[in-house]
Amino acid sequence: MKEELIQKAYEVAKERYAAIGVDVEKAMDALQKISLSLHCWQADDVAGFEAQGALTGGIQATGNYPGKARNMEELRQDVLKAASYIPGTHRLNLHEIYGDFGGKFVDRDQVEPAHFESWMQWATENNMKLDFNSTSFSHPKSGNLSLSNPDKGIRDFWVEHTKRCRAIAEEMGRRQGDPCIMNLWVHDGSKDITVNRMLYRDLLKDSLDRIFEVEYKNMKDCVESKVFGIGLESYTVGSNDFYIGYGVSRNKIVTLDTGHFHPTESVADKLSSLLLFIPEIMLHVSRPVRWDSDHVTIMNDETMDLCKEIVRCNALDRVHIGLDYFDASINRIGAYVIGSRATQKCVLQALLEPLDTLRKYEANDQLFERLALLEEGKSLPWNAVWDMFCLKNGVPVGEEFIAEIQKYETDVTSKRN
Ligand code: RNT
Ligand code: ZN
Repeated sequence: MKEELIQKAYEVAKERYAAIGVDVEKAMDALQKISLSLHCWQADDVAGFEAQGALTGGIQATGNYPGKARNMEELRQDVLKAASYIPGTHRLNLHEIYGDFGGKFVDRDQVEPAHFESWMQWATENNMKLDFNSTSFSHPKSGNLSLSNPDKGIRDFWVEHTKRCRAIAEEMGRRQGDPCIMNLWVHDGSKDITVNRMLYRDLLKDSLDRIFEVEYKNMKDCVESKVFGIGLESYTVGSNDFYIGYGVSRNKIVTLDTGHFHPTESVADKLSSLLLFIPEIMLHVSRPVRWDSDHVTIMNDETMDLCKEIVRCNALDRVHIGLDYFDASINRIGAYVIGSRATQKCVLQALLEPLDTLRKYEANDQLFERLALLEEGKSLPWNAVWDMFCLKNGVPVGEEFIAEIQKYETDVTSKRN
């Protein structure tokens, strides 16, 4: 797109926003500081590099679009390609099964920081900070219960795994001079009615307490709940109530995955409650379609509401925005770019809200005025600010990235089989 055109539209937008008391430059500066945590697993349908087994643990990547990353080199190349179309500086969120195991099988209770040495180097070279996840799924010992398994041997195996993952996250955080956020999600649950709800939750609580015994300075723990997994529909050990209780009592970050709640439940509404009782929030921004389907995030009402709440709670420094979806039915690099840019567009619109005026109206009980400005705000020229943000960051403006991703597909991903 022509630079002058973008510039012109931006100048008009700037004036338009200034008229309602909004400083577009301030909004762009704030957006620049927000690093999304890009999930490494969109590139290869959550396969990882540990073994070639099936994806288990109640999650599923559907579709068989050609060209997925088959090894670490391809995954790194794809992530960098995707990042080159996303304005700003972003983080990479790794799962334990994406370690550099040097062609050997390294079991989950044997993993060490050394297996992520090449990742840490790569991340430094590419100015990307790392986040981390323990991996309870896709393993012979995953079963239906991991950290909450009544079999002490299995429980201990997963406790050991998760402790080691925390040590890895600590090393990542130390090296990058910025805390590595480690997410803990386990699939534990039951397909059919259980008469032991309390038992498994008690065991999970105990396992978590063991895992968190060591205090670290360079990593932060977060715990993620879920409604249900496929094949585990009747009961989820780590439910929302469980982890809110755990997070509040242990001062841990709670992860809110937008696909992990009942379809009409507002995740946005949860922020202001949780932030009063826990230190920080981690988000897994996704798009559930009828279930936790992990469709690519788009600029819809749910994502918009969520981002507006972060800004309205003045919590940009306490809410970490990560992405979590895995669509195997479309170009995977495209999936990263669409979801990341959609999230950023929502954050930008949140930052461009005439909040002072809206709050003044509300305080004065001017409810017609509040609603009217909220409605008008939706069609203010935020997109001209977004285009300028892309231009300033040297990434394609508007739909220009489509052709570039098509080219990468022709030159690179379509040649993988
Ligand atoms: C699963 C959780 C979890 C995973 C990743 C791969 O329902 O959302 O965050 O998607 O750990
Ligand atoms: Zn998630």
